[in-house]
Amino acid sequence: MDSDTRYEDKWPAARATGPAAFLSRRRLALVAWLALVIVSVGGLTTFIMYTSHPAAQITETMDDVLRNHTHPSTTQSHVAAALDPFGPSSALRGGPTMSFRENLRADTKYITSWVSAGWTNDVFTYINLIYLGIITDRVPIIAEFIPSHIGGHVPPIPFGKVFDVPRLRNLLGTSVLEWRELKNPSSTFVDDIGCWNVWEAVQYREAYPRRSRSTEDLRLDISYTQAPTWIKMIPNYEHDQHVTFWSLARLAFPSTRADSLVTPLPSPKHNVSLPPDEHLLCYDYLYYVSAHQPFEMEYDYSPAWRFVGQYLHWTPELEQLTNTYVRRALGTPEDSPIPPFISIHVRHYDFEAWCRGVPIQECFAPLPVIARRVREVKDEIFLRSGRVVNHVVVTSDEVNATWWQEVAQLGWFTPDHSDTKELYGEWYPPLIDATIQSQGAGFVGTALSTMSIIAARRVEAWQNGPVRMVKWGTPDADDH
Ligand SMILES: Nc1nc2c(ncn2[C@@H]2O[C@H](COP(=O)(O)OP(=O)(O)O)[C@@H](O)[C@H]2O)c(=O)[nH]1
Ligand SMILES: *[C@@H]1O[C@H](CO)[C@@H](O)[C@H](O)[C@H]1NC(C)=O
Ligand SMILES: *[C@@H]1O[C@H](CO)[C@@H](O)[C@H](O)[C@H]1NC(C)=O
Ligand SMILES: *[C@@H]1O[C@H](CO)[C@@H](O)[C@H](O)[C@H]1NC(C)=O
Ligand SMILES: [Mg+2]
Repeated sequence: MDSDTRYEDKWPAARATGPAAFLSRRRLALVAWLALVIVSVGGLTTFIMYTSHPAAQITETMDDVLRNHTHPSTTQSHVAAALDPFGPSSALRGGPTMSFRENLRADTKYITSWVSAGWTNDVFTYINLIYLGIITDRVPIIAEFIPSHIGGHVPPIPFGKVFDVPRLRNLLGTSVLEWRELKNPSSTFVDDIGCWNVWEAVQYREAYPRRSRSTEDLRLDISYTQAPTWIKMIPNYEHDQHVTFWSLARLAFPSTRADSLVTPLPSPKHNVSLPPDEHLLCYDYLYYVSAHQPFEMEYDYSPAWRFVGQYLHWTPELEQLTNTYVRRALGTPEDSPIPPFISIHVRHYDFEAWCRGVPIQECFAPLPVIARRVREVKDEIFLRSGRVVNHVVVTSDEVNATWWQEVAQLGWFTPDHSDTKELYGEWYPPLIDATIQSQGAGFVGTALSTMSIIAARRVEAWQNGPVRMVKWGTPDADDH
């Protein structure tokens, strides 16, 4: 099960022509139906997320060795500083500490937030956090990915195990840090902190700040101050919950902050009341943040994508692992280059909840409809570059073996995940599949899936490849 935001992702269908479009009758009906789903799914998710808080398991890689500041030898810190000038040694006092406060530098300001949705939604959220850090001149501090769809028994995975953080901060030319570099992950010390409560200023269903297991994992006891309601992008509109980057940025500066202070909520553990921290600024939830209109990530102008997202590359370890899966799928020998392929993401499974009684066979796009999109992508690659790309690699959350057989009958390839979980852990099937998606010479995705949306952006930005999204919901949804 998972968080409400997966269902709210459906709203992109209604957003293309701006807020006025939300108000048509059909859309109101859709939105009302979605609200129901959100409420019913939300409770279960919250239950799952709060019944299990396994300790983070952090295994060491080269990355960690470069960042070993617990007792850095002179050589190590020189190597680290030379390779990674915006790394922790430039922005923190030292290695991870028991209380995060011991590690903050007096001359540096920081910003943080938490995640509480599907993995890709959480990637969007961290991209938003980093962009907000850039426009407020604050060092973003990123927490771990939480296993919302993976299962409550699975430990969180550090952001830096998935994404190449040193490469990101070098490309950005500014610091981006992880919480594990700030506060010792095994510390049991509970830090008090004041944060902004954005959630209650933008939606009317939940009378509390957005909940996230990240704050438990980080051992933070938070006193929340409700943000002013003018931060909401579409005033008083209950069917959207976005804010703009700059409305949140205003709260990061002294005048608006001072004007906006109201009595904080006492913290749950220590019963302390604190105004929003000025040194480590924090907001409860940054998924629903855009520059100008809701759900912006798939629009060409999205500043979060253009200024941050495109620079967020996979770790070399994840890319290498993915290459072994692609080689095996295509039958490419280890010493030969991987031939170009078109990648496909078919999002099924819980998306059934959006079919609203339409039988799955008529709701999800059938394979011939997907194949039509593959031909378009293939033709466009040929037109653009003269390359003929014949290989197709399919990734999906589908569990129906007959469907996978039909995929194989089309001559399409698939990664073999039969022992991925046992070998690498439960995070790795989606991590490898997302990496495969991003490596396509062209991409065919599933409309409304954030995983597909970001894969499409990566293929455009990293492979200069054409992309298509398959529409679904009715038998003729993708007719065009
Ligand atoms: N292994 C694998 N998992 C997938 C795939 N598609 C979806 N999932 C799982 O379902 C989750 C979808 O949630 P999210 O990432 O928020 O994307 P969205 O729900 O499609 O917008 C992923 O994070 C995966 O855990 C896939 O192609 N392969
Ligand atoms: C970090 O440094 C300490 C002390 O020098 C050493 O014991 C430890 O093994 C190092 N860890 C890594 C990952 O290099
Ligand atoms: C929390 O603190 C307030 C103010 O100091 C006090 O009035 C209240 O009784 C405390 N509540 C609990 C549960 O300790
Ligand atoms: C599995 O997929 C096949 C082919 O797409 C379909 O005919 C069958 O009904 C599916 N089975 C289930 C249980 O959904
Ligand atoms: Mg999602």
